[in-house]
Amino acid sequence: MSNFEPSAALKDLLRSAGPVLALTGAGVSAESGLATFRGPGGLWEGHDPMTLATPEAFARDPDLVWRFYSWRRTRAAAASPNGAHLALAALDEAIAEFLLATQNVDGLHERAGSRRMVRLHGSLWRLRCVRCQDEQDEFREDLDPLPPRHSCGGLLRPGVVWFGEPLPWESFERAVALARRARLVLVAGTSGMVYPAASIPQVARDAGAYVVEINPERTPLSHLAEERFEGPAGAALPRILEAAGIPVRESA
Ligand code: BV8
Repeated sequence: MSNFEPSAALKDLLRSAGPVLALTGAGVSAESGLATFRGPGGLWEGHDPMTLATPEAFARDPDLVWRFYSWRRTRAAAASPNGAHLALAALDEAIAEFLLATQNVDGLHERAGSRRMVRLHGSLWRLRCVRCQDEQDEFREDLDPLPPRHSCGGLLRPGVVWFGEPLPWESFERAVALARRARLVLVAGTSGMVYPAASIPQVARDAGAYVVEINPERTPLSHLAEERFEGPAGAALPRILEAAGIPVRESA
C-alpha cells in the first residue's frame, strides 16, 4: 500500500495484546543517514563491508577492521533515531507482549526507547577480548586508532557477530520462540539475505502469523507478507501506527 494506510486486520492486530514480533535490518537506520550493507553508499574507503565483517579480516588486519568499526561508531553516535525507531519504541510501550529482534548494531533502537529487544548481531557499543572473551560496554566514540588490549593482554574487537560466527544463542532463541506464537510480525528494513535471522519470518508464517513487510524494494521475504508497504520505514511506520491509534513521539 503506497499511502501507508493499514488494513482493518492490521489495525486490529496493532490494537491487540500481541504477541507481536518486529524484525529490523539496516534499512530502518537509512533515514538516520547510516549506510545500509548492500545499498548505495555502503562502501567504506572502497571496502565492501561484507569483506570486513569477518573474523578472518580482523585476524589479517586488525587495525583496518578496527578503523572501519570506529568509523561506524562515530557515524552512529552522530545519527539520531528516525520515525521507524520511534514507532517501534511506541509499539514496545503499547503492546502487552512485544519483542523487537534487530540485526542492527548501531544502538539507535535503544536510543529511541526500545526496551524489550534482542540484538541478533551484537552491538557497536560493546567490545570483546579475542583471548579471554570478556565483554564490556564501551560508549566512547573517539576510540584509540588501533585496537586496544584487554587487561589479559588479548586484543579487543567489536562486540558484533561477524559472518561465519554463531549468533548469541539466547537472543536468537527468544526471537524464534516468540515467532512461533506471534499473531503479527513486522519485517522492516531488511534485505532478508542474512541467515539465520532471515529465517525468523518463515517460522512465524508457518505458525500462522500475519506478516507485514515495510521496504521500498521487494525482498526474498516479500512472498511471506500478507501486506507490504513499499516505502521508507521512517515515514511508513509512524503513519501505520497512528492509523491504528498508537501515538508516536516526534523525537527520542
Ligand atoms: C552463522 C554484524 C553459523 C556485523 C552482520 C544459512 C544458515 C545459517 C548461516 C548461513 C546460511 N546461509 C549462509 C549463511 C552464512 C551467513 C549468511 O547469511 N550469509 C549471507 C550473506 C548469505 N550467516 C552467517 O555467517 C551468520 N552466522 O550462521 O554462523 C555458525 C553456527 C555455529 C558455529 C559457527 C557458525 C552471521 C550473520 C551475521 C553477520 N553480521 N552484522 C556488522 O554489522 O558489521 S550481518 C549484516 O547484514 C548486518 O547486521 C545487517 O543488518 C545484516 C543484514 O542486512 P540488512 O540489515 O538486511 O541490510 P541490507 O543492507 O542487506 O538491506 C537493507 C534493506 O533495507 C534493503 O532491503 C533495502 O531495500 C531496505 N531499505 C533501504 N532504505 C530503507 C529500507 N527499508 C525501509 N526503510 C528505508 N528507508
